[in-house]
Amino acid sequence: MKRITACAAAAVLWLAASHTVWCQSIGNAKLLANGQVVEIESVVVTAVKPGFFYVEQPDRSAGIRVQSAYTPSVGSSLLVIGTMAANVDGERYVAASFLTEGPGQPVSPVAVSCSELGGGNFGDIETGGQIGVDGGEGLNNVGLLVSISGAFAIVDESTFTIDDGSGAHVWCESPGGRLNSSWLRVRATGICTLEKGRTVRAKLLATDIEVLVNGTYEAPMASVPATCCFQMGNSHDYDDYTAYNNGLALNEPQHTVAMSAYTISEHEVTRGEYLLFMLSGGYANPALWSADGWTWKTSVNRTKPDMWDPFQNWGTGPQFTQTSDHPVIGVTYYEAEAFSHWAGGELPTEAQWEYAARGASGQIYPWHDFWDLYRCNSFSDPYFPGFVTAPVGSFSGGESFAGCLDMAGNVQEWCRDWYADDYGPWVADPAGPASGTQRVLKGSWFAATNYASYYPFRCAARRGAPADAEGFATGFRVVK
Ligand SMILES: [Ca+2]
Ligand SMILES: [Ca+2]
Repeated sequence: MKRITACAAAAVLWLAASHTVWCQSIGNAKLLANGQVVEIESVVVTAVKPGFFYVEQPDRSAGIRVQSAYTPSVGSSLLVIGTMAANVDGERYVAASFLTEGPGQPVSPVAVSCSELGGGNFGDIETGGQIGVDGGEGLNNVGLLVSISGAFAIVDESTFTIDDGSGAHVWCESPGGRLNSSWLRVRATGICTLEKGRTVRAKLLATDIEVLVNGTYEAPMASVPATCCFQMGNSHDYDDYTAYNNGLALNEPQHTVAMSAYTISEHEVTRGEYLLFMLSGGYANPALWSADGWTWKTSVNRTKPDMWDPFQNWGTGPQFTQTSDHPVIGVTYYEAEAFSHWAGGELPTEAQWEYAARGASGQIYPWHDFWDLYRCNSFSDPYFPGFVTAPVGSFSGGESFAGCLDMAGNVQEWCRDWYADDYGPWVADPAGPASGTQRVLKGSWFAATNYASYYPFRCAARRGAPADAEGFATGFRVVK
């Protein structure tokens, strides 16, 4: 019985006197047979559960479960006397018969990889299927307080897996539940235990879960108050024939509509926010898409926006880099619509977009009635020259009364309405015609030039585009 001699060699005198094996370490205790009485000194309590707790060697080389009705304090130092045993999963533990508790110190978890912990491919517990925490040995991982982080996948209300990219995901149990399917990456801290299924595998009994990346839309939302009398559309306040022919006539007449209150994204949806939608399975969840949108997505096998690559020159140069703070571009109406549903909202109606941009009195630009080169990303501003988008909110002087940024310029933005050349008869919360062939785009874009009257930058300016249109200057924001 070679396994027993590890402790016995150090405790031969104690054996003769008391039949209790004094063990220098938890690791040695684990090598004893079931039924053997052991005494382990100066171990530290790392986690406490009803009816049992876990202890570790102070040097973090091994840990073990202790069955006891007594509830020690986490961090305290213990002397444990009890009988070695194993549970149905093969996890060794001490059935305690005597404990003394002394002062201890806080215990920090050991950071390990999933493969180090023995995730995914656990095999023979007798020979140490676990690969081994640094400083520990084989089975001694069991009982250690460890921390792993990686991609989160929910299994049921109290079970999840973590995949850190090492090729071995670790099964985890959260006894308290409170798991959320929107989590994308987490750091779980807990005790390495065993679970016997087809084979015995490592399992983390989580005592703490830190959400590293939450796949939800958490962008700041501007509150827009209700009003009886939003002045929507352009008054005939210009005398530029070119501008008129280029579309201003489509923004008349200015007319009064009542608006209910709502919230709207303070900034255009960013690439970083859109990435969360993608990582959350946005392109694989038909519930988020309209029927037309899902049909389109499937027919073109769409998995990401056009021009998603961060390195772009739009075919015209110079090259620039889109960061996670740049607005997402290259999205069709269908993709914007699916994102808005994932975010728990909708695309804004044209009226909601325009009211948030200019306020009830209907001023021409978000900031006031006069064009200002320094307040938005156009082709002519001095800060972002050339054909480039700017990180959202780069023009702090350009915010609207509601606090919305980039309502003029940067990227034009999809609205929910079908497009029509006239405004229709609606006088309260207008949402456009019931059908059409194009959706509304608002807000101009980074490469619009300073031609006649800056008409594209006017809050009332509007155009239509097919729902499957995409471009390097087309983004959106969300209302709730
Ligand atoms: Ca610019
Ligand atoms: Ca914009």
